[in-house]
Amino acid sequence: MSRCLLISNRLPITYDEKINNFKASSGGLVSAIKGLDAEVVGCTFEWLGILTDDIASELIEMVRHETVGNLKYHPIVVPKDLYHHYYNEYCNNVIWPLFHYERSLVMHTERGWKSYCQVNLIVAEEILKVAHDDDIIWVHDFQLMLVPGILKTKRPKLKVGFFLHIPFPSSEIFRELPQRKEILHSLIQADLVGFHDLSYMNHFRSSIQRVLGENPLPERSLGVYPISIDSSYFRDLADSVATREFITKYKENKKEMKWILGVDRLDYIKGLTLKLRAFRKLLKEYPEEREKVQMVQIVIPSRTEVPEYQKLKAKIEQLVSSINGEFGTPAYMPIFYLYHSVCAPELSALYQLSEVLHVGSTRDGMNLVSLEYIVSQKDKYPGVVLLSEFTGAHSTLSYAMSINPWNVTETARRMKEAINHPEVKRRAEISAMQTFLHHYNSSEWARIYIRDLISSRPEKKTVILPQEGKFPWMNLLAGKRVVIFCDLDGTLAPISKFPSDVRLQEPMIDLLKKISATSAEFVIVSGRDREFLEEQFLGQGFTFPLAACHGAYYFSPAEEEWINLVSHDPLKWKSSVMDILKMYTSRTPGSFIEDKGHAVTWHYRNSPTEFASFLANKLTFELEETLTNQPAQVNRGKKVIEVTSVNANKGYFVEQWLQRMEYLPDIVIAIGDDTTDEDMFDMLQGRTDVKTFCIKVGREKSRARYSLPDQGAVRDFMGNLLHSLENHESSVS
Ligand code: GDG
Repeated sequence: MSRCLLISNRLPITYDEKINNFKASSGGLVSAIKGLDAEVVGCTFEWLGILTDDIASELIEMVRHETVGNLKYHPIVVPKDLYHHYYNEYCNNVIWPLFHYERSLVMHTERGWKSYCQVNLIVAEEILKVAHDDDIIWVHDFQLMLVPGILKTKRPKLKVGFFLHIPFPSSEIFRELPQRKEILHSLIQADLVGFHDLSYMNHFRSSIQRVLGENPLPERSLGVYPISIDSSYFRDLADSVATREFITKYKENKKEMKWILGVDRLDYIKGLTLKLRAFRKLLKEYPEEREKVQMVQIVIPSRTEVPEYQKLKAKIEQLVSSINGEFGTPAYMPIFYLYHSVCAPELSALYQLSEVLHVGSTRDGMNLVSLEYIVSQKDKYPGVVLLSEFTGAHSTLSYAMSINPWNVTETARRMKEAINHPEVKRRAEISAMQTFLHHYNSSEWARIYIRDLISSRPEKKTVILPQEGKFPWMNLLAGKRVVIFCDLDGTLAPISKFPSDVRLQEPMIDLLKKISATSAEFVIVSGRDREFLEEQFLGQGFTFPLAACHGAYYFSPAEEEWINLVSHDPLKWKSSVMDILKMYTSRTPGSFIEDKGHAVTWHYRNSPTEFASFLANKLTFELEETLTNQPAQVNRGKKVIEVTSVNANKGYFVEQWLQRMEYLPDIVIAIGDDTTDEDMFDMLQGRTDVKTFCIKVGREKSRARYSLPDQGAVRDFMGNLLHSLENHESSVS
């Protein structure tokens, strides 16, 4: 059975100063994980979380060595002050409000972000200390968004998943975050990023495109996994003796009154003031409901030292007392307001005694209270869930009654409808949702996520070059005839804003010169035109064979001239393509056309990202339509669209080249970063008569079996290649 290391900001225990010991703590993730069945999920769990260094070290050691239920805890110790700046100044003052669309409450401090980086680094380093290569790493929530990036950079082979428990906001909001790039760069490195709701995933996707200007991640790296609860625990709790005692006690006071229950942590995202205003509206607009309905609102204290929360509390309490004052009588108190948490059996009793549960959050990642309420209902007169459409649970609970909490008048009307909802309908609706939650519990949630994480990013085939090392197969080069087909832009030289600025740099020039002095054959296969390659390579004294325009033209150093390998006349298709490209260029600022003979390229790297990507989609479609039955094809590369003659194709070129060789080489290596290099990989990996090693430069999906993380890594690769080839030379001589 594999081991899953689960990492969250906190361990599911809270230090209690009064008893100088830990107490089990509650919360969404805790309830979900508590119920995980290792057999069902298919792995054992260890939980890593932060404890601050003000807690006695003996106590921390005790936590480290105890197993709680089926879980082992692994505390990560962080200095208290640092934790405070990270948690309060960045997590709670920046990410929490921004991701819940409360922009006016965001407060940036440099110290907050710095501390966030520091704590994320401490956590990641601790994970790296304890993780084995075959462990599954599952990082949770917004407090640890930099961890996946650090883990993947330091140990690319680790399987790392990330799950966000809060909403991911619209890219319009997200792009206001000063550290938006750092956060996205880290998250996109995770093998699987999970969300509660499809809308959150879509926002994440469009943020990647807007902020990083990159194509969205492949399907397998993203997913929607609405969290669930330990359903059988809540069902058993509903029938427990302790719960029944609470029910008996409360029933006496409740009498014939109908209860609308609310259970919310004190937070501006919970829509508490809107909820209270809606209740006031109900009593005002529908006087027939007065003295028949009561609101029971539990508010769990939270962040009591923060002025914003103190203000919110005062506002809530003022509204409660004004409503009670306005509509109350000596025999009727409209609102029962509790500002403290209750024990589990008491909560279950309240779930069962209330005819309606009201969740009015203005934004809420999921909202587990609504799920727990449903599972706790009994057959006889079950309850109704009034559920804000701005919760993640809204997509899961299809029979809940939807509300838009901002529309107070409509919410009041829905409250009336919910109170008077007929019993037959209540039963049918609750039972459908109970059946769903019975099967889809927290174990099922984790099982599905972990299954997807294991099968995510099918990189098993792809071996990433270790930073300091080399591919093991490089040892095979000794004594073999080796041919290397190599791309230029994005592979040998970094991509530049303007294609004409691209130049080979030292030490690459020196490495290439040394490689060309070995017995290996080195062939440049580029999309560039003949003139550019001549200037770059011949001009600098290189004597490589060169293929320009994706292999449409070939320069043989022996013959000292260019040969046209494509028989079609490009003029046939070029003029109509040019007309279309000129039209798109005139409406897309920063874009331009490059004519390379058998290929024409439209570049939009320097254009407004979103607008240009939108036009690029349209242009591709239009070009494909125009070129039906023409000997030309449309290819999309990195911020370029290219039309080439059908045989101006790197795969076709490499095939021809091998055919013309007197003897087949023993080993062929192909390396490139762009989509046009995929043709080369495809052709070579399909051959059985020669040993091939195809290497993709960059992290995008590729058909190549090997990959290098980025263009910078090509230099190390070339150094290692040279070394292996030279070893071979010296062993031969
Ligand atoms: C994040 C996201 C997402 C509450 N009061 C009492 C009590 N609770 C328990 C409930 C429930 C949990 O706390 C609160 O559930 P949330 O869904 O609000 O979870 P959070 O961890 O606060 O929030 C949220 C969640 O993560 C999971 O992904 O749903 O959107 O913000 O389990 O029962 N339990 C007891 N007494 C109380 O007074 N015993």
